[in-house]
Amino acid sequence: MKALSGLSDTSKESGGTVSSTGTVIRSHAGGYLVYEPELDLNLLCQARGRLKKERVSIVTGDRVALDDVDPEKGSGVITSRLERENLLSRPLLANVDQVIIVQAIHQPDWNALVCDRYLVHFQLEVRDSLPVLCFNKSDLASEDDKKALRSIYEPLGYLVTIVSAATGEGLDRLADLLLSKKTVFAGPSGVGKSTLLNWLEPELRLKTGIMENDFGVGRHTTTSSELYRISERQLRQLGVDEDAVAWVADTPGFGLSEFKHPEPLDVVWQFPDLAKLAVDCKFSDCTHLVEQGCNVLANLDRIDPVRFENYTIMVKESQSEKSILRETSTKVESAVKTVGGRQGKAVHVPLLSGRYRSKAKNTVRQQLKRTADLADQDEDDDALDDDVIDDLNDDDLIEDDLSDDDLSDDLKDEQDIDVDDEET
Ligand SMILES: Nc1nc2c(ncn2[C@@H]2O[C@H](COP(=O)(O)OP(=O)(O)OP(=O)(O)O)[C@@H](O)[C@H]2O)c(=O)[nH]1
Ligand SMILES: [Mg+2]
Ligand SMILES: [Zn+2]
Repeated sequence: MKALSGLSDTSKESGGTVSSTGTVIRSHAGGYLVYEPELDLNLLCQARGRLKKERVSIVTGDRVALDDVDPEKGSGVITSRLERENLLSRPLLANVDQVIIVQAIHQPDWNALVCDRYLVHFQLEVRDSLPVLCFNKSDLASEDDKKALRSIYEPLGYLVTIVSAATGEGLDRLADLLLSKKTVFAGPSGVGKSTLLNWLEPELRLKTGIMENDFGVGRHTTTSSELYRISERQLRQLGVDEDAVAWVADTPGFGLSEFKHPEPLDVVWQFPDLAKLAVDCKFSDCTHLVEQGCNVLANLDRIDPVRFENYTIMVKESQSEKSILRETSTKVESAVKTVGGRQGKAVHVPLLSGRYRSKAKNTVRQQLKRTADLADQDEDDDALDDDVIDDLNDDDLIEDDLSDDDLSDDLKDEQDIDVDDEET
């Protein structure tokens, strides 16, 4: 049997306390629930103070080193987080072995674009395992429907399972896929993810049948994630004859803005059918959308037109996402000024908003006053024309006329700017 990835490890005695490793299966305000495989127990654990101080994030799915394990009390202390293999951003979940993208064939009707969006997103999030496609509600589908779905995705290299949580069709095969793995069930709302998980392990009693409305009310409330265990007993009932457990996570559907996009020129690598043609495209910076002489465009007759349309949509989305980012970063950049040209001494300080300009004005006034005093001119602050002050407050003048260090110190003091943060 393949070792339970991320879940197994040995325990050892050290100085009277038991040390071991485990996997976080849930976190909450008061601590973490950690599965310890040697004891086959869930332990309620706190993170050692040092980890909190160092702000080491610990999320569901993380493997952690434990100390002070007390099987009687069911408690332990997390001393460190072990290296992560991957980290899903939504929901936050570490060390995922595979993602099963669940879609309904009908109710709601399967949608090719939505399917491709989920594929691209999870290929980016879990890079070393191809998502599995699970089409649910087969009880509502015709044989032709099922054949059509297989004929689209199997030639692309995806594993396709067709199941029904209503009749149990295909669930033994689905259970086989889960053995000794941590699997995330993802997919649109209402496709039957929770119903499937309840079928696999009735003790989960996950809520089902609550359709969220178009405005997303009731969504995004899942801020923490949880790994559920499908028991050996249950797996055996589903026809699995190995000694094994499986860990699964349920997730809510995605909003459009939550899908990850690759860079525009990298979208093609997430479409295996197009990637095969793109490797032979003679252009290195080709979007494969309009370029004369592009190898993808020359072979479009070999591509499912719907897949190409979905590809086009995603490239364009990625392009506009990129241009929005560029605009935002230009705005951020123009709000930042580099002060001090000397090598290694330049600091980035924000240009002054109105609120702070008046403070800097005072700095300028003081400088001017000092200069005026030196020149022995009897001018007080009020005699300085505000327009002149505004001109002096012009950043080029500030940079040239005032000491860089003084100015940046002033600004840092006044605005509490973290110069290091500005550079990251
Ligand atoms: N006919 C049929 N209905 C199903 C099947 N699986 C689930 N359903 C129904 O589909 C509805 C939605 O199921 P859920 O399990 O709540 O869907 P979900 O994917 O978890 O949805 P969210 O939690 O909103 O993301 C429920 O009314 C289920 O009874 C199936 O295989 N066949
Ligand atoms: Mg659900
Ligand atoms: Zn091309």
